[in-house]
Amino acid sequence: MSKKLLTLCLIRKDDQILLGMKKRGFGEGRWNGFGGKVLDTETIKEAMHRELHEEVGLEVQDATKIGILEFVFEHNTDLLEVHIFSALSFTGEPQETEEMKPQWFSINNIPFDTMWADDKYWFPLYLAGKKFTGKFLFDTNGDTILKQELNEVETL
Ligand code: 8OG
Repeated sequence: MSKKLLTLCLIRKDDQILLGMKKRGFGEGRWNGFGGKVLDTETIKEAMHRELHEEVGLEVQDATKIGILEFVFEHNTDLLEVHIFSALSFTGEPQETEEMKPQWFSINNIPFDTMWADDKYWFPLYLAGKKFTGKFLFDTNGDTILKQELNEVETL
């Protein structure tokens, strides 16, 4: 297995959450937070800030790590380790970029049907202010979860 590190930043303002429609590449056609691969030259947190800026033009000051999830796809030797951050304030205006079209959603109306299949399991923990770790095995095309494990944790 070769491990790849990725980031994901979720921005919440009161009862609204900012998601972006992924316009191209991995996860295209799904709503998601903002993030991507950690480069060799940067820390995970630096990558989180860079990706947030590149994908939606925002800066955050108060991001805290809330989850670490591992993803494996059947017949694939990559293990994706995604470090998930939560922010409650930001500076800048959300901007559509080549990669993402941002939109605010009510936390009571999150579009799980057009998100990665695992999100409906861990979003409730995120929204309740909990921390978590988990592992998901997907089928080859990434539509179906074959095996899963999700745990609430005290610290990460
Ligand atoms: O650089 P790229 O856009 O390919 O990065 C993929 C992004 O998608 C990165 O922010 C991590 C995130 N991501 C996964 N898997 C999953 C998932 O199952 N659910 C969610 N919400 N995000 C995911 O790689």
